[in-house]
Amino acid sequence: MAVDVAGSNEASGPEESAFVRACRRLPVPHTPVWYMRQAGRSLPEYLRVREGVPMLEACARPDMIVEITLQPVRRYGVDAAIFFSDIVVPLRAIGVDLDIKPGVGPVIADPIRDKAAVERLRRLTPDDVPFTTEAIQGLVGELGSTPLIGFAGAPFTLASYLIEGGPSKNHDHTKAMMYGEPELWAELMDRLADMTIDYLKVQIEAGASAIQLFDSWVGAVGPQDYRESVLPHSRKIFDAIESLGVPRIHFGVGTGELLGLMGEAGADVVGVDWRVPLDEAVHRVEPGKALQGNLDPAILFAPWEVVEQRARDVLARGRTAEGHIFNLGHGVLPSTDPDVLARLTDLVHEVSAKG
Ligand code: 1CP
Repeated sequence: MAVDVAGSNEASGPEESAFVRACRRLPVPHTPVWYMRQAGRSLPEYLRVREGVPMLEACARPDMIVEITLQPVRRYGVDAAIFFSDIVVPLRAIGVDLDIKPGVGPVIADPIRDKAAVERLRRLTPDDVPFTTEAIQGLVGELGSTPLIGFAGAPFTLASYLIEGGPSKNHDHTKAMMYGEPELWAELMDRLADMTIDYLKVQIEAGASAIQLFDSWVGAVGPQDYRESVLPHSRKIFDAIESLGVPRIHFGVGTGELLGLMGEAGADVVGVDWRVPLDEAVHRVEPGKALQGNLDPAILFAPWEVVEQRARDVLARGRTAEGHIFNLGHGVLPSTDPDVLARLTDLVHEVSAKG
């Protein structure tokens, strides 16, 4: 029998959950809340499970994916689970030689900077990621009415890792290709879009209730370059999965000037980092979209009174949106106290239920 780890009503499924309803801009009993990077950060139960297991191996083991994905749902009672994986997993599945180095992040053995390397990027089939299908099917059974969010990296953010060879501050090589070799850039972005469509379809067909496209580093480009060199490729992804009917969330960091365009790319929900208040973001995003965010993750290190006051402020501003999913403005920082996240989750539920 399915164990509903969130303890919510088993008679209704994820489609009736506060999270999916808020994504669809429908009335909700309380503001739904989940946290980017809620799985696999500071939780002691996560560190225990991961002991001695490299990140990419953990991402390919359905038993580990299921357990790590469920951990924050059990501990915090968040309104959605996010699939434990990483944005580089599908790249590795299509043959890119890469690793995730502890304390660093993704590292690519041979950075992709010429046509031959771009042309080696191929489409993804379900047989490339059998562990994804198996883990998601298992999770959907365990989660009961709690929705599962699938995800992928957006083409710009994936391109940045592939071209730079690893994490980058200024994205110099990436921009050199975008500005200097527009045809090669377009070919790379198009291939990444196709692979991402294939990968998101696998997740949705296995049972994911929503998807989030992480364009974490796209705040590095201005609106005109975004419109010309990035948006068409992200739009291709959102368009291709529209008919599958699950809410689509589009998130980036430092994207205050891009929020409208990120909505235009085809998202149902636009993620907002902590730099733009939600009641201002409402004016930057066209009508017909919900918003997600946007407490500064670093606020969680301040005394509880400050956290509470700022969280209440986010909720109040979020009420001006057509739908609001409470989240942090970016991922949970590694040294965050899990008890603060537990308290914050309860606060969001209590305050928003009172209206
Ligand atoms: O959100 C969750 O709880 C699910 C787990 C998850 C997600 C959604 C992980 C696990 N990675 C991601 C996505 C991801 N990966 C993004 C987009 C989200 C974001 O902006 O935070 C990005 C940019 C990455 C790339 C990446 N992978 C980094 C960042 C490096 C940089 O450029 O600064 C890092 C450190 C990783 C490794 C990673 N991914 C996930 C975990 C738990 C870890 C640490 C693994 C370890 O070292 O053991």
